[in-house]
Amino acid sequence: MFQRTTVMETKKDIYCFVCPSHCALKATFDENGKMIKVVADAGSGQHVDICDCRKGPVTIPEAHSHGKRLQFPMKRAGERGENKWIRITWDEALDTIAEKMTHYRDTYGPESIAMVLGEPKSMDYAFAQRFATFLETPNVITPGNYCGVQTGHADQFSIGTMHVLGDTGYDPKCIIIWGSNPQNTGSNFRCFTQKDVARAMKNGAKLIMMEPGKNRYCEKADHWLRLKPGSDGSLAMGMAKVIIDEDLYDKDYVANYTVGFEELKKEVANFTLQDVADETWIDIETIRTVARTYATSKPGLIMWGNALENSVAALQICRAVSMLRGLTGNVGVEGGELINIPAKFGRPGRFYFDRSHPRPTQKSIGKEFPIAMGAAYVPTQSLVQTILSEDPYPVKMAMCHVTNPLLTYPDSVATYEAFMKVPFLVVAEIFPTSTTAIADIVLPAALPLEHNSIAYWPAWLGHIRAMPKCVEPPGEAWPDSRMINELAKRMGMREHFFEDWEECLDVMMADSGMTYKEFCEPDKRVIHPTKTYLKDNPERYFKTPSGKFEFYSQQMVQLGISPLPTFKEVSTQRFSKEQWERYPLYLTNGKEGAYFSSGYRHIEGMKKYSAEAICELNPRTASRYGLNEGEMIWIESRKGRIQQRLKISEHVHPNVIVAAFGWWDTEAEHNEYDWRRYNINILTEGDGANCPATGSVQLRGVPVRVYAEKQSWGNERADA
Ligand SMILES: Nc1nc2c(c(=O)[nH]1)N[C@H]1C(S)=C(S)[C@@H](COP(=O)(O)OP(=O)(O)OC[C@H]3O[C@@H](n4cnc5c(=O)[nH]c(N)nc54)[C@H](O)[C@@H]3O)O[C@H]1N2
Ligand SMILES: Nc1nc2c(c(=O)[nH]1)N[C@H]1C(S)=C(S)[C@@H](COP(=O)(O)OP(=O)(O)OC[C@H]3O[C@@H](n4cnc5c(=O)[nH]c(N)nc54)[C@H](O)[C@@H]3O)O[C@H]1N2
Ligand code: SF4
Ligand SMILES: [Mo]
Repeated sequence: MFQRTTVMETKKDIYCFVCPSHCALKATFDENGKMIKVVADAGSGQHVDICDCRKGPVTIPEAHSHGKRLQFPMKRAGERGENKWIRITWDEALDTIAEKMTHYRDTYGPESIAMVLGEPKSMDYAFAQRFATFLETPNVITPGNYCGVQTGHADQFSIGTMHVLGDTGYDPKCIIIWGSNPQNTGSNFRCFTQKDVARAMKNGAKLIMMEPGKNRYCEKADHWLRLKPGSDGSLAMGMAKVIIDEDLYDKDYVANYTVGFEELKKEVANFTLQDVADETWIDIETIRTVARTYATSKPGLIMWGNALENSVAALQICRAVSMLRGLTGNVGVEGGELINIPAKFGRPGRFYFDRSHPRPTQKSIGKEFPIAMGAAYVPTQSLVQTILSEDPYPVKMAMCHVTNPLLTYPDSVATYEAFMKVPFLVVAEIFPTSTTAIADIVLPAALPLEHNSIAYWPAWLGHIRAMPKCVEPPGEAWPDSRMINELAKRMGMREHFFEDWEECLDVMMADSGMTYKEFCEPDKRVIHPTKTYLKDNPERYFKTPSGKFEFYSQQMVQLGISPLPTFKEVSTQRFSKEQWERYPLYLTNGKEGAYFSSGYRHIEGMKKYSAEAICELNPRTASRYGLNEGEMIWIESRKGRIQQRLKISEHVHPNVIVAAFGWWDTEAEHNEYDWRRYNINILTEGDGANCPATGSVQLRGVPVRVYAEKQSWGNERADA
């Protein structure tokens, strides 16, 4: 006799937490509450811009029940980096951390303690910033030196706010995708979705790609510019020159709604289109054509991305691109780029900072970078250099949340040496990583959906989403916010924190008129910003001091930064001629489709999309160096060398290598999971010149050479 069992499945509406796009998804749970399936919630009417390899739906259920998740607090049993551990209780972990922290604070000052953060997943970042505020350490390290800040501040100076988004729902006539790969990352910083692009193109929009590698959009594009990595600012200045010289700018808009046009006009007289062509590898006629297309196909939208943010002139490069929007009158108009008024919820800044405890920035690491200080982050390489040099003081303790510096900071060898040198290292993580392997204490973190939380990030979206708990965390994993709240109590900061950390959720909802519980109701769950148009407020649409779009920014003068991007500055060379002679290829990368930066590498469901680090070379380049498709090759810079598997790709410029980012080996025998072997940041540099405003480092356009060599891997410094 068959016995029919009824499987009691339940479904819940959730948001993806894997990347900041936060797509609406539907999750199915079995009768034990285990999440068994996740699919896109296409009928939700909400933001659903699923990445091509569906990493949210695949990653989320597997991540919750993965056997390798960290489950218990642990303290080091062997030497640092031996990766031997003893399980301890939360009380022992937090008491030990508090004791060390008190000792270092009282002996060396609070600045000897660094909070080392990645992009927020829930309230982790907010709690860590608040903790630093009341501990009175200025040293909060974030990926701000290469993520979100450069584009955000270009908007801030040009338009007066970083809340600028594409006019979703209207069709622009021209779209430029500039240094972004939305099919993988869901994250062009204008939040114009893949569906929006497809619809606009169907309705006749022209597509221009600024892309030295290739993605799905390139072959559909009207123009695909394979520019020299890192030369985007020169290209933008060249386009501005064409638009001004050929009188293609929007005269009425420029006259009524902008300041500094005359200064910009003077600047574009300082260089020729031949200079631009030499700098970018794009011929003059193509520069003219794309400038004319963008200026005459209106409205136009520039979907810019992270590739613009990673260089020695990153802020000015982003400013140069933003000039094009002002010249063509594309800000504030239907189908263009709009100022958004953030939804009403507790401003994150109010949570991070407190008037009675101003950040002691004069003591901060990286205080020479004015934007970093204003935006409350220390550039990652500044932390590394300070630890190594102990100048101006030693760093005694670091607490890492949601970050894996050994893989993601420039110059991984220096980063490793620095983190090994910090006397007491605490790492909160969901999985074992190369960085947990060298810690003194490892704390197991609960993922979003394993605790009540809200997603308020990225800041420029100005919206907030409910992420209520719907699965149990593994073992004794805690939300990062709870860890920090409990540590704050032990550090005598109870009055500035909460009895129960979850009280913060109502604090964040305060201005919305809803409690957190109400916000989680099925008919709520998200509050959006409101888009605004220039025609609604022509006198003071722009939030700049002048109330206009500012080509020339007096605010930048006050910060000691050039008020207007100059060709000279945006074409600054980070590397010497001698370096290029020895290492003639331009190394760059995009983010991996299947993973999020160096994270979620344990997810088996994604390994079928992407099982190893792949680098791409043009067939001519491969044959010049005697390299064959499918073999492991060496990529070497003056900092070191790595191995990646070669894919030969016709579309890559012969002078460029596009390599993979974030690779380490979760299954390696090696105690520290082989962070040296495939890791692109073995090749990059943190010391030397960086973006003087934001501390951004050159990650796009790094001099390397390649060769095949049948020998076991090593990581000798190439110059040593
Ligand atoms: N799947 C996935 N999604 C992610 C991430 C991830 O790692 N994986 N990371 C998240 C993070 S932290 C961020 S910041 C965003 C970033 O997401 P995006 O803004 O899309 O940026 P990237 O993927 O870094 O690079 C985008 C494109 O720029 C091209 N590129 C490389 N060098 C240059 C250059 O010099 N100039 C120009 N014009 N283009 C260049 C690359 O080939 C790539 O196609 O994505 C987020 N989402
Ligand atoms: N060469 C090169 N270097 C780069 C880039 C590049 O394109 N090229 N991109 C840069 C950019 S834009 C960025 S943003 C950085 C990103 O670099 P990082 O800030 O180091 O971020 P991830 O690599 O995503 O590491 C995040 C870690 O947090 C863990 N994690 C996930 N959820 C949680 C949680 O809820 N709690 C805790 N405690 N841990 C969690 C993940 O397992 C993962 O190991 O890298 C930068 N470095
Ligand atoms: S784009 Fe992919 S990873 Fe990002 S939120 Fe959407 S499903 Fe998740
Ligand atoms: Mo990023």
